[in-house]
Amino acid sequence: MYPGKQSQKTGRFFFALVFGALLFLPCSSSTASENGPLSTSDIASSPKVINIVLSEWSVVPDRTSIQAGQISFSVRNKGPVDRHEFVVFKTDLAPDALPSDSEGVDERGIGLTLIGEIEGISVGAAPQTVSFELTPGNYVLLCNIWDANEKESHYHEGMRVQFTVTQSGAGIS
Ligand SMILES: [Cu+2]
Repeated sequence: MYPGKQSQKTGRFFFALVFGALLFLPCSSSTASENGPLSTSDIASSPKVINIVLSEWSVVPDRTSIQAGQISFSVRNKGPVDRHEFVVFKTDLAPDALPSDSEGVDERGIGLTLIGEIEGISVGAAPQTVSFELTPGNYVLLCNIWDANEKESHYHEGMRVQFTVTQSGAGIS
């Protein structure tokens, strides 16, 4: 009885050893690649920041094109007086030719895709940041505030600018 039990135990031990090794091998190789150096997809997905300065009457980005991907806009308002907002549209229309009336751009107008916005940025406030996953194409960045007291559309006063998102890997970054 004793020798029989012993060989059964030994058999189980070897089975556990082989089975454990099979489990461990694929496991350890996937862990190695996860902890390995950054792949190109990791680098492409790291956020890129565009700094935007709003003022009466302009929207000024520190660059006018960037590769597609996760893009952050860091926006501040230099005034000197008015509150502004920051709106991103994807559109093939020219910045000064968006669907609009005297009060500003029709944000649901034909040819416009609203990507997102930051509303009500005060003069001199800390920069506010918003991030979007942007695909290649033409964009317009603008302020769409309508000042009813002064009968002033910030868009019509000139707060709009062209922005381009290029294919990732297209050379310009
Ligand atoms: Cu404005």
